[in-house]
Amino acid sequence: MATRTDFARLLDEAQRQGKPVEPLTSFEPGLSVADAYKIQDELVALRVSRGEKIVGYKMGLTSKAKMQQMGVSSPIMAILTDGMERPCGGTVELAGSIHPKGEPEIAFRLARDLRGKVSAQEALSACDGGCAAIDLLDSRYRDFKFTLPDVIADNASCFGFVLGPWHPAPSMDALSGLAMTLSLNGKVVSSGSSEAIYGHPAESLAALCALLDESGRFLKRGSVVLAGAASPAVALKACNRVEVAVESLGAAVFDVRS
Ligand code: 0L1
Ligand code: MG
Repeated sequence: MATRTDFARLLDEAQRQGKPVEPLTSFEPGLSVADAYKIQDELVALRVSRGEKIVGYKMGLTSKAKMQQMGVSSPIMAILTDGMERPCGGTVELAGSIHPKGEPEIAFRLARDLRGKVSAQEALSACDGGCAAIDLLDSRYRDFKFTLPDVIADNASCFGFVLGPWHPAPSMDALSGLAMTLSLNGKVVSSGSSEAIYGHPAESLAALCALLDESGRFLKRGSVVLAGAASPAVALKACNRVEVAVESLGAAVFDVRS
């Protein structure tokens, strides 16, 4: 029987080789969400053992559409490392990926440690910056097909992220109803409103604090949090330039080297 460590290694190799694998639940149908988060931790620990540093977290399955698709009513979390960050305005190599996708998101930066269960307002008050962000996804599972424990174990399909220039942290009101778009080669292909991110991006941040608290963790000063997507992920096939624009928060952009 495969152990959590075996599963973490399988996903790590799939990512490093750019070769898809079968969902973990096809080997272990009873895999629980709790076990999946432990596999996620082991998967990220492999990156850390190669020199990467944990720089923050992201929330996934934040929009109603995605929750319905997965049959869940709350979002999931994943861990971001410095090795996943790609520079805004730079070039991203997609050739080694399996089936890359992009999502338009909003990111926050923590000005101080944030512990325990907090309200959205309290979570936002702990931030000193907000920006437009691109969440780069690449599921390690064949045909992007997985169950909830599978995708949690796979660190919520994290492949990379791009942050636009930081702006002073907006207020709760200023973050409501912001128009968000993702464009490929200058054409808008995914759009939504910031309230589609779990009702409000700061609600998503507060939900992350609660999830971290369950495992005795907290958000450290300087952490970056991708609050989640407002609209569907888009396959990054045959495109040269990817841009996410968020009303009042500017844009994040990269060119593709395929
Ligand atoms: O960031 C996300 O919402 C990703 C969650 C995992 C599901 C997917 O890969 O689409
Ligand atoms: Mg996302």
